Amino acid sequence: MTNILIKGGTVVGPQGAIPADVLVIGEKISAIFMPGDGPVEGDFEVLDATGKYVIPGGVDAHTHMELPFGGTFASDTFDTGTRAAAFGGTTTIIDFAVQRTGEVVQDGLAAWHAKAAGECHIDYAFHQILGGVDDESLKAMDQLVADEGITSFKLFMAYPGVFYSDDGQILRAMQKARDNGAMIMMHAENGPAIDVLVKQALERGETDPIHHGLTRPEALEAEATSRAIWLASVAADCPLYIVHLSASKALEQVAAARDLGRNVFAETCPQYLYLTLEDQLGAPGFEGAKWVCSTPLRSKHESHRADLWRGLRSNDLSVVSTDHCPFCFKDQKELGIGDFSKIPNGIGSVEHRVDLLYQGVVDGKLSLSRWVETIATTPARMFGLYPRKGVIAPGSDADIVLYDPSARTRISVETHHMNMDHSAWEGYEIAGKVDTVISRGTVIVSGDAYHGRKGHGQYLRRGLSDYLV
Ligand code: DUC
Ligand code: ZN
Ligand code: ZN
Repeated sequence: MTNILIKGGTVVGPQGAIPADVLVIGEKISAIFMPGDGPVEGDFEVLDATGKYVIPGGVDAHTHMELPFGGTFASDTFDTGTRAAAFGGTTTIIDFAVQRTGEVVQDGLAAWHAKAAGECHIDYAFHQILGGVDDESLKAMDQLVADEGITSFKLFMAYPGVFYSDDGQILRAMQKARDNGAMIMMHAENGPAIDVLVKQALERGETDPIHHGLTRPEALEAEATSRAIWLASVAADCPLYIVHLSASKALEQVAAARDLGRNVFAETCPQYLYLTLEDQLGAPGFEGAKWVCSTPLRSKHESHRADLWRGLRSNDLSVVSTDHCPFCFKDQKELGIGDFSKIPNGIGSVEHRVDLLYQGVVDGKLSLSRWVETIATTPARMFGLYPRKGVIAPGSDADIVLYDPSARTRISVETHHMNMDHSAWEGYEIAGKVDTVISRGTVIVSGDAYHGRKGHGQYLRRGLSDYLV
């Protein structure tokens, strides 16, 4: 590993955009200088960042590598998925270890460690999915927080019979989280009600992918979001984070809770900021299967996308994650031909989040600082990785992206690195490009060339969220 002086760039963070040079010694950021004030010669390589933004490496707080779902597995391994993430300027992922109903939590976690160990190109951490809340899993929550660096637990109000928890189970897990300081992450959709609508649609012969969206209406996301917020209030304001929020009325629930000063947070994902029920999920024939994900894409005739962008500006939405859950069209999405409910749920975007959100800056929807906050700084702080990750500051890990606002990115299955046979973003053009990616002091991406390696990525034990009151 060589030391690096990044010269001539503009460092962007929550503090604004400031021309500065950055010295990296070993794996850490050592110093930040006024332009030209850094060392002139020494044991370092100079990276010319003239005309580029120097930003902290992206932190994607919601990925599913190799997730078992709908009779198949998400198609990215930790190897392929973290390499693709690196190409897109993401240097940390937080993936979801899975406990399925009936399994011991620690066994699910051990299985996730076994999948990821030695495979990752960038640093990684885990949240824990609880597929069954009972006395044992509640005890396990304490152990994971105390010993394993896992401080967030995902529960599902959807998917009865798979990951679903009922309200009593949710309340118990929330009470435990209130005691040990962990964050409850909630998949907020009313699963039992959705199952009724799905059955009725199939009985009417409505089998196309668009019915995935039509049977998961906004009301059932808003209702579940509201119920989760009320349950968290019963659990003495347990920290609550709503994942993949897609709908205006769900956002209203989060905003109202935040206005009351509650420990309630939410993320959205790029697909909800750009893609729609009609244009993607409603594509002719079975094509729409590419965009089957839950929560679903929302109608372009309603104000969801504009409201989500506004939520990002106002901090009612704190984070943009991908919910990266890729499935190939062939043999995977195709499992649902003739029955939309059998289409594996998920979209792959881990490679494109930094770019897609930068397009929001170009379009005047986000400030530069807010871009960096939502893709890096806030997820690091939300999930106990700050200041090691998410900021350009002395002492932080040297996870750094040089971003070129004068270059362009064209997204295509022909050029992406995710293990998918299609792209949900085919043909999208971004007015900006990831130029160089540094992970713990090592240049792993330079232009289109890859210099990283699997096994470079380390497991990160996380602390508690910075945001709790
Ligand atoms: N949503 C998805 O789209 N995929 C995996 C799980 C989930 O909640
Ligand atoms: Zn979910
Ligand atoms: Zn997810």
